[in-house]
Amino acid sequence: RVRVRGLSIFRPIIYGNTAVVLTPKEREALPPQNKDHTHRWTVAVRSAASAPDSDIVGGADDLGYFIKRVTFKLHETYPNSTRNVDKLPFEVTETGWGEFEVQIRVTFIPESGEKAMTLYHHIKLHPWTLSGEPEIPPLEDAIRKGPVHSWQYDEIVFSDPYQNFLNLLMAH
Ligand code: SLL
Repeated sequence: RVRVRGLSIFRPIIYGNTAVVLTPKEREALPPQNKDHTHRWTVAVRSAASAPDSDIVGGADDLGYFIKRVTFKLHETYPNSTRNVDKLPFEVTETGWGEFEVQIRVTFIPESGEKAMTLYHHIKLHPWTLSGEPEIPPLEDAIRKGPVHSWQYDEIVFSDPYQNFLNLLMAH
């Protein structure tokens, strides 16, 4: 196995979450132990590059050919709080009542010889405010404002990649 010295190649990603307020109907349908849940959210890792014919922001390009697993470590109030996702889409959808920080561990395919990478994301449920101060609006206001989005851009950089891995990356 040969490393290509002096070369770096990167893949752009976005990671983060969207959240919506549950309707009264949806809240009724929750299991008894989750009756205090107010939101549904999805946390995800996606490509920041779009496929040629796509106007989708994020996710149109696939990350599955070089990422083996994404582990989302949720707040310990969640059952089985460590969630392993081994295929696309790399995301977890849950309901809940509170914001918290999720640890996101990205593991690459073994052939890459790359170490896992850890990202952190604050699950955002409540609308953005001018002051940046957290402010929990009445549920009706939150519903009217629509989904909350919180996404970050990053680049996964591979330095001195193995020749075979470099070939794989460039073939996609
Ligand atoms: C807080 N630091 O105290 C935060 C913790 C925990 C969020 C938020 C549901 C868990 C369950 C849930 O929303 N946990 O399923 O019981 O505000």
